Amino acid sequence: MRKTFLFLLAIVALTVTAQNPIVQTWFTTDPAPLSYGDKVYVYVGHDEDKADFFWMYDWRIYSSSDMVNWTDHGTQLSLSSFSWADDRAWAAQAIERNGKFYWYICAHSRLAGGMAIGVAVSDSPTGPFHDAIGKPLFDNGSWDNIDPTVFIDDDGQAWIYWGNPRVYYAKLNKDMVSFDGEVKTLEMTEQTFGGPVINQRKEGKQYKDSYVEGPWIMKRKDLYYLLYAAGGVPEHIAYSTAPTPEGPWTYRGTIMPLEDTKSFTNHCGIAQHKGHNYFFYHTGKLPGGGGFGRSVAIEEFQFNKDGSFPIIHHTNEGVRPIGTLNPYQRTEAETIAWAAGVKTENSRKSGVYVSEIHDGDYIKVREVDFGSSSPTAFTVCAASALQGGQIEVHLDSLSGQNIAVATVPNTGDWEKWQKIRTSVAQEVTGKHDVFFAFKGFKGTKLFNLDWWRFWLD
Ligand code: FUB
Repeated sequence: MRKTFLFLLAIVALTVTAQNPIVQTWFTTDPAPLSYGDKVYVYVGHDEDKADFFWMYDWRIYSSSDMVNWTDHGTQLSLSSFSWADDRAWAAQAIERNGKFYWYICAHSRLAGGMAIGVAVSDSPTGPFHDAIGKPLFDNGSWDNIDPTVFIDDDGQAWIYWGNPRVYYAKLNKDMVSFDGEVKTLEMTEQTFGGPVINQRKEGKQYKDSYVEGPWIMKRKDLYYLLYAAGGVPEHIAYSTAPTPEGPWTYRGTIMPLEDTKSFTNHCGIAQHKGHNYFFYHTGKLPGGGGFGRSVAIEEFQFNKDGSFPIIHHTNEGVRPIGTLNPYQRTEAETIAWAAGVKTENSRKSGVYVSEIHDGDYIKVREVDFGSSSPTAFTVCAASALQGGQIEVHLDSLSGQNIAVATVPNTGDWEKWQKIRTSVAQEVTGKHDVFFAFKGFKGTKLFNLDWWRFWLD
């Protein structure tokens, strides 16, 4: 009894301060962040609930302007977007060029039978994306073709790298959807990547490290960095640097050592945004997760003075906010700092909304800045095909000051949306975390939630 109580206490303590993993509604993997305009977008893979392998079907997109409240843009690409792909929607990365967004993916090819690299394109960072060329970008029947990473150099030349257990690379033409020249391979030695490729290692010999997969290419102050999952299973994150995109590469050591994250893979991406450096990676720490149920997490870091990476450890706390949320404009319900119990859905009719809301579930948003005048009213847009329920609005904790209660009725359908306006009973000013606590008939789905906002008059 005492043990159960302590366990519950630990869960509550964790969720009060936790910001990692950044998404709690779905398992998310292989993060590829993109700093674009005012926001960071993160393009992720998606582990299926209760999977026993990387049975992955689609990719998802999240964005944030404050690094703590993440908006779910849903599934914007899946195996069915590529006529040639039939399995394993594995790691991917998106990049912008001339106002178009190119999302490089890998998937199993029904054409050549191995893994292949593909590319989708969109006019917006959040889609819709479609297969840019109607065929793989690179497909030679090899299983090595996974985990593409791309960047555009200062001279305008775009480069793509990928591979397990070797790194392949090529120049991309300006159209971003074809190669300029041959596919080449990076040389793997103790000097370049800590050790030779797996089938060339001498039995019994200790090497400094070994490249496995998940490369991430970036450039900073004229130095090229290749970060990667290393060491075998379980994986840590290591890196090499070079004075040119093609080398010569020098192994530089570990960035994220092995940690008790419950995931035997790791996969990283870097965002440099508004003067901050963010290290994205994945763990298996979401309840019910593990090696095949992974979740994206973020840590902030600073480069060492000599340009090297510091050692970065996993934390539950994650990163600090770099902005605030304005409660006097419509905020999508799927903009979430932390959620318990709920899922999101994206439908053709309604776009993305919060679903699977049951009694006891909640959503937290952080850094909500009410300013110096108190709101008088609160509106939610919700839908229910059953009896509906209540949304209690609490400040700073689930049991904090209750400033409003909205009652959602049966609206006739799960996507028949109704605006419900209610008064704000208490004075609220300044910055707060806001908790939406869902109450109602136990056991059944209560309602779906599309958006919310506060009113000053
Ligand atoms: O998510 C599937 C595979 O697991 C990725 O392609 C690898 O990088 C590893 O994270």
